[in-house]
Amino acid sequence: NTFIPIVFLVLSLFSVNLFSQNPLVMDQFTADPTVRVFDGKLYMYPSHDVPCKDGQGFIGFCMPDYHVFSSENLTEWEDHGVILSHNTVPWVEPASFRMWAPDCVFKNGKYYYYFPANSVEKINGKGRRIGVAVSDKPYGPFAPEANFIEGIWGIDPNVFTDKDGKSYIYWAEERVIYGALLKENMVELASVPVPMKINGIGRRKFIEGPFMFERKGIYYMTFPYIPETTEQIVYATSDNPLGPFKYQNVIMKEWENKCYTNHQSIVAYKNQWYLFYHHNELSPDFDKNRSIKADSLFFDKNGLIKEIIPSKR
Ligand code: FUB
Repeated sequence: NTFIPIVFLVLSLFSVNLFSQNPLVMDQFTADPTVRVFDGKLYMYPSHDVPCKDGQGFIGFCMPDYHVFSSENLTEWEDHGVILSHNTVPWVEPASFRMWAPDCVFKNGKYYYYFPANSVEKINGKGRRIGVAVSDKPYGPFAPEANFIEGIWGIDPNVFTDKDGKSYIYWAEERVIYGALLKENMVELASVPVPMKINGIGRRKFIEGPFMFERKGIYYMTFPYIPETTEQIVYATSDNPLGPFKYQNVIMKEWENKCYTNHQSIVAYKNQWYLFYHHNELSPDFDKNRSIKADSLFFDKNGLIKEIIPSKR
């Protein structure tokens, strides 16, 4: 009879959270989670799905703004409210509902929030750009830069700062992940964007959502990838942040119930690694209204990521 309480006690000593509430946010739809640890606290930067009204949005996605959430236990998340909206960023097409997957990083005393959106300016019909907003605090207020980052066309920005202090930005466009060095000011490119070479990945229908992290000298490029029907989360590794990468394996398989997208970030918090991702559990009949979840993530002794079976509600 004492076995189960003792197991729980041991797990809690090692900060293993078996009881995070999934989905993490229940009062609104959230997707594309980038989670960061700032000052010992988790900050979650998701995109925000809302049900579309007639004529709004793009292929069923209506994503007008961004909230930020924080937590110290993965279970209770404080909503700090709207930090940016498609109607308040100077270069963004108003009412475009295309505020897709964001990221936020800390550097030189400031928080830099990266977000994709449709720009007012179109060149040959193309307008997918990436902008930056800056704050003194992880929860804002964020002040958007007057223009998007020159040199980038695409979605799903992700920024990674290496141990030598160099920061890289990654994004996706037309089934390719690109990467480039950022200038010290974090709002301009310092190098020409290059496609990330991923050896051994095979046939792909789609690829997007890069998220890079480093552990014990291995650079992990994680991304959603569609071999057949819906996105699965996979990863490739390298000894260099700009590759070339070697395809490794699946972290989370395709959804069986045809939620077309998934989107990930991976973070260590209190001695445990976590995968943050999304599913449409709160909207089972419509996969453009998604919800963020989290599960523990483990490495094997060679640094390879073990596949995660998503926890149920
Ligand atoms: O949320 C809109 C798009 O769906 C994201 O930008 C992609 O990564 C996919 O999750």
